[in-house]
Amino acid sequence: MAQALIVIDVQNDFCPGGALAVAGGDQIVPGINAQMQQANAVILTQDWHPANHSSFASQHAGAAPYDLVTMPYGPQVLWPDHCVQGSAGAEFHPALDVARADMILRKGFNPAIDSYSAFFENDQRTPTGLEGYLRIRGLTRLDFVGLATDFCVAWSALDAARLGFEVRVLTSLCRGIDIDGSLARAEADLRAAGISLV
Ligand code: VGL
Ligand code: ZN
Repeated sequence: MAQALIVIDVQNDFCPGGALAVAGGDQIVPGINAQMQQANAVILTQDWHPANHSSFASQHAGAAPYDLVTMPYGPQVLWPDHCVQGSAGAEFHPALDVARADMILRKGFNPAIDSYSAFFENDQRTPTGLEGYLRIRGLTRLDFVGLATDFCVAWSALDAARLGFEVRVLTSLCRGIDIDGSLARAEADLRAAGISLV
């Protein structure tokens, strides 16, 4: 049974100095590069939004970043503009070993729906195609690392467990945003789903 390392959104905008900076986001890069050497397969995800993406507070009159709104598909946090397609902020951190990746999966390109998970958009129905890629390659054991623990990493790991993959989250190679207790809540959700936090 082959194993894959799935590296979530290690992009400039999620690192210090970026538009949606996660504290210490850049510190995990050397450890992730080392972990890639142990993996049978490496997949990178890249948050990749059009400039008018509906998850941006700038697209909602009177809204501020980190407000919670209700979208047709459910609750949605509004974010500062980040990871705009083709921008420097959307590029991977310059020290990330991108050359080691077998595949790069972009997500969040549909202007009407955010996509935290690497498997489904936030309607929790529209697939990204990653499940098929992993299954057809026989990659059944998945280790998740990257940014941010409480959003894209957690949602990806929870979906993977739900889909029947054997899932671990390598917490020392993740960093969280932590708004209103979201980090503790995400860790509780991961544990409740039977996911090992390593
Ligand atoms: C993410 C918020 C918005 C993430 C992406 O990668 O965790 N968070 N877009
Ligand atoms: Zn995003």
